[in-house]
Amino acid sequence: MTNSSLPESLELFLFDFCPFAQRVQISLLQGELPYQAITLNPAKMPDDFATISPLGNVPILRVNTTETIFESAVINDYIAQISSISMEPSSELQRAQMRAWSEYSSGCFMALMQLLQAKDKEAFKQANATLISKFTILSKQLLTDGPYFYGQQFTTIDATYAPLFLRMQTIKSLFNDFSLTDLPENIVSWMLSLLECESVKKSVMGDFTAIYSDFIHEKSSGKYLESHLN
Ligand SMILES: N[C@@H](CCC(=O)N[C@@H](CS)C(=O)NCC(=O)O)C(=O)O
Repeated sequence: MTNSSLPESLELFLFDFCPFAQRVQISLLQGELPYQAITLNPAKMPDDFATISPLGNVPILRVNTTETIFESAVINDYIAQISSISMEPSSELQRAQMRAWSEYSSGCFMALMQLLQAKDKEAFKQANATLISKFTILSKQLLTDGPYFYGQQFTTIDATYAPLFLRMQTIKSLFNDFSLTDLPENIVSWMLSLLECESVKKSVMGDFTAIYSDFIHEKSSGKYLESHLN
């Protein structure tokens, strides 16, 4: 889906640890849309941020310096509309299905949060089983040989899941009890393809392992995973 009314400027307000902002960066990069990334520190937010972000959160895409859009899925739909590179399946039905399975990622993110918040090994194992079962359901939708969800075409559902995969891979590198081997094979191949993608690599702000390890220490202090990091 393309549109000739390309905005004069696009600014993305983000936190470096935020997976939802990363989704938007990936789409902007993949859609080859020039933009300025404005990295905020949640501990030192600008006084006028409420005028930019009505809910106080990120990501926010500011368009032509005055208009703003919140909610990563909606921002990514907008990006797909304005980019001259096709980032959605061509059929209406597949587009609707893609949105449904993109929304499904919320539950996967929740399972990941449960993993970070697990208080002991048993709770951790349970959260991990939930994550695996969610991906087992999703794996039945991946009918192609990849590399992307819809085969050769990178679409916004790839941008939606890539930040989750990056976090799962980072947890694996930081914590011995977490393995990706129980995930369905086609999900692992999809994950590896996405993590090799230039747009995904470029969407990372600095040393992601350090950023995410700080995030874990802050959000999951004293929990099973945090207290057993390598
Ligand atoms: N559903 C939103 C979630 C955005 C979100 O949770 N952002 C977090 C950072 S990762 C945030 O800004 N939290 C601060 C707050 O809500 O005050 C989206 O997809 O854009």
